[in-house]
Amino acid sequence: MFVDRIKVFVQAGKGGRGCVSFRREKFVPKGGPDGGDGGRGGDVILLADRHVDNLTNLFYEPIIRAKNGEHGKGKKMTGSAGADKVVKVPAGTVVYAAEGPERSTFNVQRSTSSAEQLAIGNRQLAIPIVDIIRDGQEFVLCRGGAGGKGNVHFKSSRNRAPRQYTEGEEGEEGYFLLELRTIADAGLVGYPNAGKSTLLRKISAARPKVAAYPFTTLHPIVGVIEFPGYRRATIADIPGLIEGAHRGLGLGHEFLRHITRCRILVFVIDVAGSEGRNPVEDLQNLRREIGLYDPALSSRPWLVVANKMDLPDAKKNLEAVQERFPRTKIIPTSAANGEGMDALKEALAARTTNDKDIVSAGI
Ligand SMILES: Nc1nc2c(ncn2[C@@H]2O[C@H](COP(=O)(O)OP(=O)(O)OP(=O)(O)O)[C@@H](O)[C@H]2O)c(=O)[nH]1
Ligand SMILES: [Mg+2]
Repeated sequence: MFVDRIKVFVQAGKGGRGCVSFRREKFVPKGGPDGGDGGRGGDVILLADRHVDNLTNLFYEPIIRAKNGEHGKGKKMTGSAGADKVVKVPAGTVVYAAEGPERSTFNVQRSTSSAEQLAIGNRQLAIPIVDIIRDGQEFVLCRGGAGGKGNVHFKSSRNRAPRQYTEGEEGEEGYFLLELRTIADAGLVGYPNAGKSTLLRKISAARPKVAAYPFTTLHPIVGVIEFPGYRRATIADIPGLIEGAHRGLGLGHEFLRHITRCRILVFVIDVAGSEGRNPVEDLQNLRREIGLYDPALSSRPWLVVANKMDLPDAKKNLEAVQERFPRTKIIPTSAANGEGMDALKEALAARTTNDKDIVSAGI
């Protein structure tokens, strides 16, 4: 199973209650108040971990709670703080405050975003809160409540034996939508069966499934390409697109968000025009689909891989594609027999620099 978008309920720990207690010792018949404070509730913290590449663990744990603080104790002892709950998420996770069955106490003001809102499902709104992009980055999603005060705080000249105390505060809680937008340098975009996964297998150590039927790839897979001089780039293979993906056809746009952070888009076309395809139209349609999904993607640097050069008609079609897109870099390849793999690697090496500025989710 691969989960890359999930709604969860998060609740930080409640603070412990303050204690009502009096000093009781031999020879001190009426000792003063000594009830300690409650401990603070634990926070729920998101931590980006590079060993995690999806949100599947949250599917099994959609309710995330941190521990409550301990109640205060006698002898002015403060209760111990509730343990924080640390949730590992992949780098690239975007977090939204979502609507839930009950009102959330989570303070949306903490959101760093402009008031941009995202419609999820029917009528539901989600407000972006944070984009967790770097390995090791931490974000306190819900803060634990403060501990209550013990009766030692309520002593006064008038009341030497106070019985007052305060309850601990509730921890923040709320519903959140977590959505993964894969972080990779380059993203492969193409129709089903164009050979995207075959290419990724050829140029990286990744092993996505390859088969002669459409929608073989069902979720994004990231491969690492090594260049001379210890340089490397990551490349994301996503499920194939089809015309009308923006209307939800095929696997729809569901997976296009995984290339929204890629600095370069690699359009893979079946230049042999197998199964009656027209490579020029394919490329035009793919360009249109990504623009309909997100206009910002239209201006992203891009190049074209004209795959399946080993098949008949490929040469003729390649010329037609280049004629239609005269200024575009087109690399003829055959993922089947390895032709053009070095040229593709070189083009990627030249276009993926070492500075690892990540395209943010616009939050
Ligand atoms: N002749 C030839 N066949 C190829 C080439 N590249 C891939 N294929 C074949 O095309 C079919 C589809 O390849 P995949 O790599 O699974 O295609 P994909 O683009 O990842 O497809 P989806 O995951 O369904 O989107 C397989 O049968 C491959 O063996 C090529 O260069 N030449
Ligand atoms: Mg594939």
